[in-house]
Amino acid sequence: MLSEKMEKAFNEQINKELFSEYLYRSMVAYFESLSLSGFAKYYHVQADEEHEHAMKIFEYIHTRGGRVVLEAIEKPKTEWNGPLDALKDAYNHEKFITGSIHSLVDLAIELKDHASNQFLQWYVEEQVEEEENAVNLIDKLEMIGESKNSLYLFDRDMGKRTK
Ligand code: OFO
Repeated sequence: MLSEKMEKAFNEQINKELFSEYLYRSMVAYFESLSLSGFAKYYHVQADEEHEHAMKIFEYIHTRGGRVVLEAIEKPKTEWNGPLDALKDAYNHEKFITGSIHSLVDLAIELKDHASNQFLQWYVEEQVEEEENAVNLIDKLEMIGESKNSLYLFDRDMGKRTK
């Protein structure tokens, strides 16, 4: 059985993961408005992944005899100052999520909830990957600079993401 404290913290994390989905869907709409359909595809896949992150916790709470309580999802940003600005926002958001996952691990350790600690290790690893991916995209886009040709090719590569 989940403790009340752990249950509340997991419910908050569901909300954060659903906000991540929402933020990335908002980026999809933004990139579509710039005709960067490859970027849009990339963030659609990312948003789907965030949905899975939320649902994994949703199921875990039930497995541990807890109760899922959904709260309102905050409105995401809708405009950015260009693709690089959006990518930097994505990276900052992932750093925020990493901090949140680490706080959950700290709480699980404090409460001696070994099962939750174990469950959360998947998210700890996932966040390493999420941050690495976000930084790589920023590095590449900074390398491209003002080159329209390179941006076109980069967009085409971004569109190849399937998972
Ligand atoms: Fe769920 O990892 Fe991104 O936010």
